[in-house]
Amino acid sequence: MTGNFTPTPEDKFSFGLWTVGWQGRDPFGDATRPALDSVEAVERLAAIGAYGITFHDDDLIPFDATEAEREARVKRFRQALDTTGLVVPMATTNLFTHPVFKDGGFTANDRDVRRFALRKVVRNIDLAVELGAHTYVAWGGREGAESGGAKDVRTALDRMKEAFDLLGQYVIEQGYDLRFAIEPKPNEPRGDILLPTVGHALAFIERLERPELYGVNPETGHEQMAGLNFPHGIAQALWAGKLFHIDLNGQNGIKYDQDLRFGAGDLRSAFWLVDLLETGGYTGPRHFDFKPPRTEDSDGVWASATGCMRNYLILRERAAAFRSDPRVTEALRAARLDQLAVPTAEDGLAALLADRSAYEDFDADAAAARGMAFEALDQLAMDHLLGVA
Ligand code: 3MF
Ligand code: MG
Ligand code: MG
Repeated sequence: MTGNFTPTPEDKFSFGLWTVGWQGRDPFGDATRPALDSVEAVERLAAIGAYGITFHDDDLIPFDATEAEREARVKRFRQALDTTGLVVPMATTNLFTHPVFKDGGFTANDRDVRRFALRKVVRNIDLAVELGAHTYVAWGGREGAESGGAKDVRTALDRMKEAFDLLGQYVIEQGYDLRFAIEPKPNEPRGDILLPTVGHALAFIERLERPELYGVNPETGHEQMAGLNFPHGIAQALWAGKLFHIDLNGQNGIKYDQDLRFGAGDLRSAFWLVDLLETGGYTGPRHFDFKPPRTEDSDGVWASATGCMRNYLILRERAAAFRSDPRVTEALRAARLDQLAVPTAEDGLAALLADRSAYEDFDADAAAARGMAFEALDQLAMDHLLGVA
């Protein structure tokens, strides 16, 4: 163990303005913390070693701001970025807070609301590009329903496709170097949300006019709320070339959206996730979308943000140690991961059909008797994770 878990901008850690700025308002209680100024957020994030900050339009500029107010706020924010060197790798639109979006943005039954939503996104895309972002996240938290008759899901998906196709057209026509990352979530705030998981989003993207412009922004807790294996979802997104961005946080199983700091919640899953991100070719930001619990004051907020990065770095070191341990190399061989990497019938279909050893002479009972040696492998992972390897 090096013990050096101090983040630097090279680690590419980014935070949403809405995360460290969360005031702790929840369905049962009022805010427990004062509002955080965007300039202070930039300065403090830079001071703790982050490299990026992301925002919803409404995080930076109040929904009903005048033109002059808007300009002034953007100017201050940009100055803080210039002074600190913090970058804006991603931006997104708030299509969920204002009551006008109570039935959604892109898939609201009301057509005028859908047109307003698209214009709101377009406006913030311009700002995102101006501030240097290359990724635009779309989380459709209000796209969904509480009851069966309220939403014709197939028609709503037509509207969803229409919205993304139009936004893609806009980006192309403007000549922007910007790609979209769709963020799935199964529920909350809607009873059921459209595009609930990474798998649904990946399938949806293939139906769009320019699929290459769209990828996913999976969030740890969102997949885990659906009882899914987050590293498996991330692996499939990587396999499809669609991991454009990621929201890291912590969640304890199937319950309300906890948004704990990264590493809290399912720690074993976090270990395998970091192992995958660090070895699977993902080069994007390690973006934290968490909520410092409402029990915390300002010091607690920054302790929580620092904890996200520290836990990532600890897990990165533990995962690297696991991968470089000769006992692990041996255990992986014993578990026959090397065999998984060999194509099943590289000799072709005809050779497979002619191969008597593959079927007629195959000893299924003998193959069934072979142990897979997964437990010894997993214990080595556990020893590394717990720091006793
Ligand atoms: C909700 C989320 C959202 C999205 C954000 C980015 C408020 O559970 O995760 O955060 O990440 O809207 O598009
Ligand atoms: Mg979330
Ligand atoms: Mg998120």
